[in-house]
Amino acid sequence: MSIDTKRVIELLNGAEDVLILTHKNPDGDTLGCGVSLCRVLRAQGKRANVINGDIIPKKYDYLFENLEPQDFNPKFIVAVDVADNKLLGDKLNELYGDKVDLCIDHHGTNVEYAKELYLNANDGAASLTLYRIFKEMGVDITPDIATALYTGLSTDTGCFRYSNASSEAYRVAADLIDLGADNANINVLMFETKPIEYFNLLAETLNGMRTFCDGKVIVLKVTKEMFERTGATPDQCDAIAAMSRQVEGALCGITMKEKPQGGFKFSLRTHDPLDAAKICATFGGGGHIRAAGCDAPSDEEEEILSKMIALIETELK
Ligand SMILES: [Mn+2]
Repeated sequence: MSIDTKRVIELLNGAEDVLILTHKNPDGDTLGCGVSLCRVLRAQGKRANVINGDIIPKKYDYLFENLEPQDFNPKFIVAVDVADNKLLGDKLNELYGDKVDLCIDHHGTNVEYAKELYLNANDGAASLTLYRIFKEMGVDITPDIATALYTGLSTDTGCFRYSNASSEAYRVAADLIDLGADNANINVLMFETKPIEYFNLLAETLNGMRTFCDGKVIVLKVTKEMFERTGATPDQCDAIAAMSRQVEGALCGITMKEKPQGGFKFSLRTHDPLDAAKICATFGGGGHIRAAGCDAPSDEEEEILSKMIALIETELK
């Protein structure tokens, strides 16, 4: 159950010494929310930090300019775009997983781990949810806040190409551009520029592409050996997951990415009528209707893949 807008504003206005948590394997939305909220709170004269359990990829450096960490003991803990406290990663989950005072999210699969949850599952990005809260609060949206929110909104909607890019998402993006978000540069950084190692990894990955269900299911597998050979890092392979469903006739793309610590992360991208969140939920994961994920232990990934393909086959009957 979600609290209402009045309550979330009351909580944010009353909060002091705020620690903002973002999800592991960070993306533009969780970081855009974290950074924008941190800047808003600091502008109100409060102390606030935004942290992540993983190393934040270099391409997001521009978000963190002039946002040096502050020294304080957190009194109020907020999680943004984090559907499950497990997604904080082991370290942050252990420290704060059961102490989150407020979660602001847009995942219908949110497991309600926080003391209070502000959820809008219709929003294409948590950054859109947060933007509405800021407007309601009467916050002064500075260019760096607009930049962070635009980053979240554009990345979660695939640069406004996915079905979650609502007309409101476009309108809010227009507002954010007016408020100083440099959309062209952000789009180049988020969607075009990739290191050469990524292209080498992509070439190897596409070489191993498999098709199932008469080409309706596309499977891409990226192993640790492939990362080592090419020098690419796991975060650089996010764009590969989106590519899997671009094959003509494909209704589901499955990207199996081996994690540095072992085991695989499955990323699903679907077209109508397949529900990625529903498929992943069967295997202990979750997400959204068109994009979702789940984990598979080492040496079980092919078995889980077979089961997943069988399930998709049934869904398509
Ligand atoms: Mn998100």
